[in-house]
Amino acid sequence: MRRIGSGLCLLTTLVITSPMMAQDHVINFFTSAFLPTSLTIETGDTVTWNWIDGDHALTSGIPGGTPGTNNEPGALFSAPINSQNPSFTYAFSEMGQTIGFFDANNPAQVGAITVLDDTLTFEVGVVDNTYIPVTVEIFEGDRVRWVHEPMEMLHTVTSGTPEGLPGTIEEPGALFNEESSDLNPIFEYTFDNSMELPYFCVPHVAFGMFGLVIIQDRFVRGDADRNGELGIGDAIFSLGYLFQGSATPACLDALDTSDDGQVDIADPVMLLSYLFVSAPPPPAPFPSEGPDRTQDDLLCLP
Ligand SMILES: [Cu+2]
Repeated sequence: MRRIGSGLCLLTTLVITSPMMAQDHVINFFTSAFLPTSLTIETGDTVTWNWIDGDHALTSGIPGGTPGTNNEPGALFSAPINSQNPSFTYAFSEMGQTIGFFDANNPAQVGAITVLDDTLTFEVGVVDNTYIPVTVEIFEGDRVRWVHEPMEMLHTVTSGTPEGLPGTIEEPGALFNEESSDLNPIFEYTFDNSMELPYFCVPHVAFGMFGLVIIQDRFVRGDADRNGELGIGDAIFSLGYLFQGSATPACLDALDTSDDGQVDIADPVMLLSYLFVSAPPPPAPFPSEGPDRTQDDLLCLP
């Protein structure tokens, strides 16, 4: 009986805690070649180089690559791949770049990993004493590009609020204070941290020329409690919000397992079906963290 009991316990543990590992890709080292030589992956994915035969010196970059760049040999990683050290794994966070690698023991053998960029640029028009649209909802890593309409009067794009407290993100100009004019018609800014950032035009405060950028957290769909693991706890968390009066979660988007733009009973049911009866996985962002590009009213705030 004890054996059966502990066996069941182990099984339960394995099933309800399915860690959301980013995808791992494998490259095999043969005697004088590795395969595949090139891969395209998502940010946060890992690549594992495996030893099959020979003695290799896996090195990032390209032979003779420029010092101080990712092309410099060994700038990101270097590791022996041989019978004593049969594998090496690296997690790629270099979004939107192609990272070379080669075998320093056989430098004619070169390869490359292309890391996809899933960020976007959003445009805001500066026209008629207004920012259009007034509110933009973006995700961490995205850019906003303010475009000055020709012949418009001079405006500014100034982060914060006119009376924002010094030392806070609302202090006028804490992040940026740019002229928007015919001489300086385009201002672009990359937002790396999730927050709600108000901004305004210094000359036109009295006209109510205000804007708002909502920078959302990148998230994993289904990870309702946002603990980094997908499990039965996420379904319980969703049911608590739906039926037990728990506080509204900041990242409602993560609860929308089906990505239909609303949180309802179907979402925890779909998550449980995926976890326990091999139903299809939730739509992106999944299984790695990412932005949700579906148009809906749900936000993922920190
Ligand atoms: Cu203005």
